[in-house]
Amino acid sequence: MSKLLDNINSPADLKKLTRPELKQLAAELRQELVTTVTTTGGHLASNLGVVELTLALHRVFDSPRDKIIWDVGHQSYVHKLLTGRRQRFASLRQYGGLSGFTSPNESPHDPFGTGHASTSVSAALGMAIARDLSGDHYQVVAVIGDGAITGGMALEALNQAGHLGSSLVVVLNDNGMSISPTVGSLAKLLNKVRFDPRYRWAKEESRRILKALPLGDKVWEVGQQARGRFKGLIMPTMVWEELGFAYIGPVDGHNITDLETALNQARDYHLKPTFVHVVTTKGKGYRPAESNAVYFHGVPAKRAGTREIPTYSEVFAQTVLRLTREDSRLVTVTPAMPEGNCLSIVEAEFPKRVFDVGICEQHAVTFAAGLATRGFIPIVAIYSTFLQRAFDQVIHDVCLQNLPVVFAIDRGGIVGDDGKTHQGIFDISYLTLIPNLIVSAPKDENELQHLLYTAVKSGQPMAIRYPRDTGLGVELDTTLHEIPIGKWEIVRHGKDVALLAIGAMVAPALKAAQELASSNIEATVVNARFAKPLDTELLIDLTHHIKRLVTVEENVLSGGFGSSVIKYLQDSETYDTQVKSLGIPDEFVEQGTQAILRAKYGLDAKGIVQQVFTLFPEHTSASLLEVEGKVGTVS
Ligand SMILES: Cc1ncc(C[n+]2csc(CCOP(=O)(O)OP(=O)(O)O)c2C)c(N)n1
Repeated sequence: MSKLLDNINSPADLKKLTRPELKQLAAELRQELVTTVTTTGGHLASNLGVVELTLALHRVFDSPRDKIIWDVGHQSYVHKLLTGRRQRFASLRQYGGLSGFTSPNESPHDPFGTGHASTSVSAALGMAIARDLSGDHYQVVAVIGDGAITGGMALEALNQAGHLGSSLVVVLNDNGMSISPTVGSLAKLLNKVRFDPRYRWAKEESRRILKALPLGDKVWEVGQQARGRFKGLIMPTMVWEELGFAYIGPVDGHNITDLETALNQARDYHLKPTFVHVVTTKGKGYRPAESNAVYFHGVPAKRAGTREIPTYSEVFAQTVLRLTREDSRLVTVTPAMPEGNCLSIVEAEFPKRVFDVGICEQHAVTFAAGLATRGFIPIVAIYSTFLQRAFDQVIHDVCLQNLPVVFAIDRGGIVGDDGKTHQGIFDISYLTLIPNLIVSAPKDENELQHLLYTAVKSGQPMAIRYPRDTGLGVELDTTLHEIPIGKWEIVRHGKDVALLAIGAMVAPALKAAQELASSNIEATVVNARFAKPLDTELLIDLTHHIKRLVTVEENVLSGGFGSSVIKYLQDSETYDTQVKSLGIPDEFVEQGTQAILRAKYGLDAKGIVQQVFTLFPEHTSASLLEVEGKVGTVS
């Protein structure tokens, strides 16, 4: 029973609370976060760290009139709980439930849709300028972490914001952590402010000055006075001032009174953008998360069953470790995801050959290109959805120069609970259109090892996309071999229909073929492990014997593997073969478990069987009905 939280239906309810009540509410919010998020899964530590900051923001600003934009949005759970979404909170990240990020469709208190990092300052600046152009008067706040602020977009936006000088508040939520500890020289600079005891002393003094001044357009004066007094000492913070911001901070992010004082100053300062540096502890108030913020960054949902089979990410990392030992030219680059990509085992043994570049996908790719020009073989370990950020770098810096960069693309396909912003369903389309690039996907974790080995040996840019999943539990070969580039593999022979499946879709296609056999339809199943180049020889050969082809991919149909197959057959004037493509239609895919979503889009064995039946009119609706009965539908 949460006494105070039960009565908070909107930010207005917060404004009446006393200091002791706010303290109690903070404790209730933490309790709610821990109870719910350890069940639903989600970003626990980041949210525990912003409880007081969220309370202060909603007491000082007037949302939704004032716009509060949470960068990434993974730390917006407290904001959701305070803005009328408490009753639905247990549906967080579930199919049909609340999003794990912010979304304007969900609430007027979410002025911008988020999920990918480092967008908040750009969006906030756009809103601030729109306000100015239309003569309006609301305030705009971007809340950004010390991880997300290292992203190129954020720095580009700060650059323009300082130049334009419009009123805007950037709150830096500095907890020293991205998912792993934040890396880079900017992180070092922030750490100076966080940890230098002399600076803390200076902070106390500036707080005293701040208190002595009447609220209003005085922030700049505070900066000036403090700077005058502590010349040399407060250098790290002057960066923001030189960029054109009024700087306030560092502020204790767990002290609501201090936070409100600073945010009030920022809200009322209209002469230039304001930068409020807030220092928080990731995981605050829940000991396990405070002491292991990396693990508690994103906790998994409670699901039945234990796992013994390694994930694709784990097999990837083990293979990288092995290849790094064998070849001194191999280096690995990760844009802030060493945990997700399981690279810590490689980092531990080869700290100088694994580079966490920060949340900087574009830089990661071009940095790899630079390494490749000098004879190294970089593996860029990256999630499918985040590689979208670096589309031009893949084209212009890697493929155009035909540099041997390996793209190890994790979370290809449907990713599940993270939802619309994170589905890795576009990569086959946006990669196969690029000249020089080999695009592949393994049918299981064993083939992943061999494809990685092939990519390292290929001397060409090559992408390997694999799913967010445990492997199939197949045996892992101890000797690695090269797979001939562009060669597919027939994994089952049958005369009636050919299922051309790529990556994670090979297993359900095989299962579908077994079910079809019981209806006297014999299916060939092809492991189409290269989406580019296509195995045109095998493809044409198949069309000589089998007149019905079905392509299966966990990717959008538009520009995907199926469309490449159809285009090739059309160009080779093979008109007597019927081709059906299965994949994701032209829409964004919701959140939900992978099983629910694969069933929804017919990308499981039952869905494939159903689609194959439509190619066999002689298998009347009776058999269709029978299958439908088995399938059930998800609406
Ligand atoms: C473009 C992009 N790359 C990577 C990620 C994955 N990601 C989600 S949260 C996060 C760390 C964010 O760190 P920070 O901004 O400091 O926030 P904190 O969780 O520490 O509060 C990362 C790397 C992402 N969401 N978007």
